[in-house]
Amino acid sequence: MIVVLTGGTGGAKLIEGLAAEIDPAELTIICNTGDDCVLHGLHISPDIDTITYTLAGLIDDAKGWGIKGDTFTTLEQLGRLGADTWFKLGDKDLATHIRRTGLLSERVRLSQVTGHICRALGIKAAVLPMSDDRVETRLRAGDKELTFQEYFVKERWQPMVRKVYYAGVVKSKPAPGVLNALGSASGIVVCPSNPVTSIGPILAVPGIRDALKETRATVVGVSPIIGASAISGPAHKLMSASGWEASALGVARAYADYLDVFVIAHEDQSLKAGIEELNIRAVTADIRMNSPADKQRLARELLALIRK
Ligand code: GDP
Ligand code: FO1
Repeated sequence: MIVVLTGGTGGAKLIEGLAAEIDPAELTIICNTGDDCVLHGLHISPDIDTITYTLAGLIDDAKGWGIKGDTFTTLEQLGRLGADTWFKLGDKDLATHIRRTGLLSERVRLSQVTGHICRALGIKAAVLPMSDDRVETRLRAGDKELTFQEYFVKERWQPMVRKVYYAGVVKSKPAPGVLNALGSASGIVVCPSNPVTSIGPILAVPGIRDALKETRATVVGVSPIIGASAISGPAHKLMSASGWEASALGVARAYADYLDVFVIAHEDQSLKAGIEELNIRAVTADIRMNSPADKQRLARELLALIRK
């Protein structure tokens, strides 16, 4: 069993490659839920949905989120009725949030709801939320306190962030299956996801980081940063705001207590020695995934590193 830690859009690219390289039934995917939000009374789990839509072949590849070919008629009408429409919820996507919210209101746990949606969409991989408890990533910018989606979508990640924290995480528990998966994995992949707002919340759930430190499986990570910038999104800004250097070396330092191998860009060859001083094996590769072939090639390289 290969266990994967992931956020949404960056992680989904690698997961598409992994699911093409091995039987998806051999994958257990632990998803960040710190980005979850409630809008129009609906519980939205963007990272879980990005991963499930990817595995079901439904993802809108151009955007990296939502369902391809979706329409926005309901959202337009909600706008006419005075609702906020900055978060673009498509008509088919809304069905997922309606179903999830309905089941949650019947006291079905998020992990069970996710399993239910995955089975309905024909997904063979196990997709697990990091926790069934509510954990909310919040960002302090100036005198404002923003939820992740307010920062990322509404404010287009422009505010200068001073601090990032995960509200509710201290009292949260790993979702059923998470610790067992980490303990019995044959290999663990830390996706090139945002270290602060995607991997950070997962690691902060009590027990998960220790399970990664204790596992006998090889833990392989991929950098989301090349040079001093994320390939997309605000990871470099949030690394700096959290006191880490914005580079692959900074990411390696943030993961140093549990990571065995770190895959970085060829362009970052000069960081190899610094990463190896942390007792992490550093490997350079072409870590940009622009096509299905790129995704599969990188997945193949990671699986080879795990098997070595
Ligand atoms: P989010 O939840 O939508 O933010 O998705 P993730 O956290 O899973 O992914 C965001 C991260 O993916 C960003 O920091 C990007 O730099 C990284 N990323 C996006 N595309 C690629 C890629 O092709 N290769 C690598 N190595 N990282 C990528
Ligand atoms: N990202 C955007 O940049 N704009 C949106 O309007 C938007 C809507 C949206 C709806 C459903 C969903 O599952 C994801 C959506 N995303 C949108 C992506 C989402 O903000 C990000 O994937 C993450 O939460 C970052 O981790």
